[in-house]
This record gives sequence, C-alpha cells and structure tokens, in this order.
Amino acid sequence: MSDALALVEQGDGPVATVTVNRPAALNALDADTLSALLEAFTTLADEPAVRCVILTGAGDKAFVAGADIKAMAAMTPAQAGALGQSAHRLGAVIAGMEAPVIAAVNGFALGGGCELALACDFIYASRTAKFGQPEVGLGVIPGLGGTQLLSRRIGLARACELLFTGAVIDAEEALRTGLVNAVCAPAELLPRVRAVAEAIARRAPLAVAAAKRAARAGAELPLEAALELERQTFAGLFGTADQQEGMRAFIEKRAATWSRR
Ligand code: CO8
Repeated sequence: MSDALALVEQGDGPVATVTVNRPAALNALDADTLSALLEAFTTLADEPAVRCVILTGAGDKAFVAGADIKAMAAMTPAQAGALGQSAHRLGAVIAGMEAPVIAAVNGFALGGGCELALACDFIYASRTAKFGQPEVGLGVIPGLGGTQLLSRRIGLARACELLFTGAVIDAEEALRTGLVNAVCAPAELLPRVRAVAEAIARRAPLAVAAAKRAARAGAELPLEAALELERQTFAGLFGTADQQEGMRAFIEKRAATWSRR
C-alpha cells in the first residue's frame, strides 16, 4: 500500500474511494493527514466523472480513532484554532461537493473520527465499529463539527449524553439511534457500500447533486424557506436534457442515458 496519508482510488468508474491511511496510529488525524484529506476531496469535487465517494480507514481496526492526541498535547489555542479551521474546511468541502460521500466505518470512529463520518452524507458501519466523542475525557470538546452534527443526526438529548459522558457505543446502538444507516459483517462493508455508491452513480447527475444541495441546505432553514428552496430546485431541473431524457426513457420503457445537462 502507498504511504500517502489519504489514498484515492478511482479506476475508470464513477465511484472513488478515499482511505485514511495511518494504520499504525489507528488513522488518527494530524495536520498532514487533514491536509491530505482536504486535497483529496477538493480534487474529487472538481471531477464531474466522480459520481459518489466512499470514505474509509486503512486496516481492520479503525476508521479514524480521532484527532492525533500526541500532536495536540502541546498545542497552543492558536494552533488548535488553526487545526479546527482545517477540520471545518474539510467538512465544508464534503458537504458542498456535488457527489454524495458515504462513510464506510470499519472500526473505531472516535472523536474527530466520529465527526468525520458525520460530515459525510450518510454512514454504513461494520459490526465491529465503535462510535463516541471521548473529548471531555481529554479536557476538550469536539472540533470537527461534532457538537452540532451529532445532535442534528440523533437528536439533542442523545447527542448531549454522548458528548457529556464520552461513552463509546457499538454499531448496533449506533444503528438504533440513527447515527448509521446500516450495519454489515466486516467483509461485506465495502462491497455493500460500493453497491449503494454505484446505484447513486446510475441516477441523473444533476438531480442527485440537486437532491444533496436541497436536503443539506434545507435542513438548516425554517420549513417554509426550505420548501421554497425545494420548489426552486425542483423547477430548475425542468428543461434540462436529463429531465427530458429521464422521463422519455421511462415512457419508452428503456434505460436513460445521462448527459449531465
Ligand atoms: N491520537 C494519536 N495516536 C493514537 C490515537 C489518537 N487519537 N488513537 C490511537 N493512537 C495510537 C496509539 O497511541 C498507539 O500508538 P503506539 O503503538 O505508538 O502507542 C496506536 O495508535 C494503537 O493504539 P492502541 O495501542 O491504543 O490500541 P488499542 O486497541 O489498545 O485501543 C483505542 C484503541 C481505544 C481506539 C485507543 O487507541 C484510544 O482510546 N485512542 C484514542 C481515542 C480518542 O480519545 N479519540 C479522540 C481524540 S480527541 C479528538 O478527536 C478531538 C477532535 C478534534 C477535531 C479537530 C481536528 C481534526
């Protein structure tokens, strides 16, 4: 395996896989790993041929075991602020890119690792996965969006319990709370996520991008404004070549061929 901190595999297909690659440190995020991830996602966001991205961790033990505690131990507030800024920038790139991003959580997703998974559009987990925000046990709080994203995913009270206790939950509990969409046997995780990613990649590109935009932006708006955003986005797709092709293909009982126009 290459020694790049963020491995990107794409081949000729529409699905790219990004692997956080620091297995000796359970894929903990230091500044270099964050930069490598930021560069990988920024590049993928600019590639229209990429229709869905899978994010996972190298090895069979961890997705990401958090921010690198050894690197953070001596940080000043200014250095921590800079780290938090690149962490938030990474979350913003994942949220803002057209292609959906699926986290395939194959082990520990703790602290920044749980947050990185939450920054993705949705999460599939291996039965061995463990989730938690243990930061309060280290004298800090989450810094990659966890104080905000966790409550949006599982509700404020459940999020507060995890944030205040630092408790670690297993994949089944993560499934029950809605933190993850599905739990699979370890060997089935990547094939299953790949099948979901390929199903997404077969759908109309502009429509998938519009659905992601409307769902994500709308979730931050009052309902009326969110529905207005939906109306505009829905109407804006009419007249596109893909809307015409998609509906014609249905009527003619054939598969659609998308042109991304
Ligand atoms: N940082 C640095 N090194 C780590 C980390 C980490 N988060 N996690 C594991 N490692 C290293 C260990 O130090 C060890 O290295 P070495 O062999 O050199 O001692 C190696 O990975 C293997 O780990 P363990 O021997 O500890 O493996 P175990 O199976 O015994 O335990 C655990 C696995 C339970 C996951 C354990 O490693 C652990 O508790 N890790 C720390 C988990 C944690 O507290 N994470 C939260 C960190 S704080 C945070 O994430 C703040 C988010 C800020 C976001 C903004 C920036 C991105």
